[in-house]
Amino acid sequence: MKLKTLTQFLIEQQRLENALPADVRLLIEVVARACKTIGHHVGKGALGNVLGNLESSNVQGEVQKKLDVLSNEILLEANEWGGNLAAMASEEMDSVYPIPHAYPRGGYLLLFDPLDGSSNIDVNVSIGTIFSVLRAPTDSAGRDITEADFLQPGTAQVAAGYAVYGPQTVLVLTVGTGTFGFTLDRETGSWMLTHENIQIPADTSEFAINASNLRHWAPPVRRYIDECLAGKAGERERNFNMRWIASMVADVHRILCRGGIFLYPWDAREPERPGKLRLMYEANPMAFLVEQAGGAATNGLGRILEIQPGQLHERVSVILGSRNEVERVTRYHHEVDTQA
Ligand code: P6P
Repeated sequence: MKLKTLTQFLIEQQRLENALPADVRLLIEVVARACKTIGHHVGKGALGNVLGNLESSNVQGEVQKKLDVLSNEILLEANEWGGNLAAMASEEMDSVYPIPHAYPRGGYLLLFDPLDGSSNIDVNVSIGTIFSVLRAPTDSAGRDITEADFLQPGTAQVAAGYAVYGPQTVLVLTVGTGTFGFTLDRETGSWMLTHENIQIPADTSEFAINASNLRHWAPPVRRYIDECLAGKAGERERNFNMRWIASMVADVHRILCRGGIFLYPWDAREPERPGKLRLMYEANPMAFLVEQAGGAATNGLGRILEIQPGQLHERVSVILGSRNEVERVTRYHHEVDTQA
């Protein structure tokens, strides 16, 4: 059967589900096109003179890779002129990026991690772009957009997605009517609908966590992983498998495709930090995609999507994937919480 293109899918979503304002449809098309460009540069690798580090570091205090900065620039340049955005925010930029006065302003906010997993760039492991779309507050018309305008809970997202640059280049997207995957046809340049209405199995025997942090985990996480490692002879009465790609986009994509649970929890290395991953442009878009695919996403105590952000670059503990396993880990946290 002939596959649908991203454009056809979006037009049908706009027509059938009335889920998609024209400005959001345009925004998704433009972001998808920018991801094609980013994927093109990623694919060049050492031939493109884009590998390696810059002298600079980002707001997270992390060394910036050349491709991080290039990807950020590609997304800014692709999206600033369209007239559908009021501002943008990025992991790679300290503060919000207002739409230049040369261009018309629109009613949406775009947030992104332009190249997540960039520590994997130089070793040819899958990396990706993550994005999230919010409405600009109605009272923001006629005034400058501030960071406070972005501080909306994940439930306010109108769209979210990622592009994973791996053996295939795949765009995974939700506009609130399910989670859908589009594989890039590298011959025609079209995104083709290949994963219709993704559903994450409620159960899994595969967990993803950076096990080198074991001694730093809180008891509920340690309990959960110990039970997985105890296998058939233990509490869970079945054996588990482990995967850790250290590229959130790749780990989440595997979980969307075959189930699993991903954990990047709070740990005692930096006790004042709730977690490593960023709420606004990593955890929230991924949580939206996962919930729309029937999975669950919590910070150990509550839905990630219900967290009221306090800062643009704030971090959060992330437990997401197969619903029954996420609920188990969350229950373990609540058991400790109530005993505390
Ligand atoms: P660690 C990549 O740097 C990232 O932000 C996520 O994509 C990934 O899940 C995590 O950090 C990996 O962290 O501590 O295992 O290197």
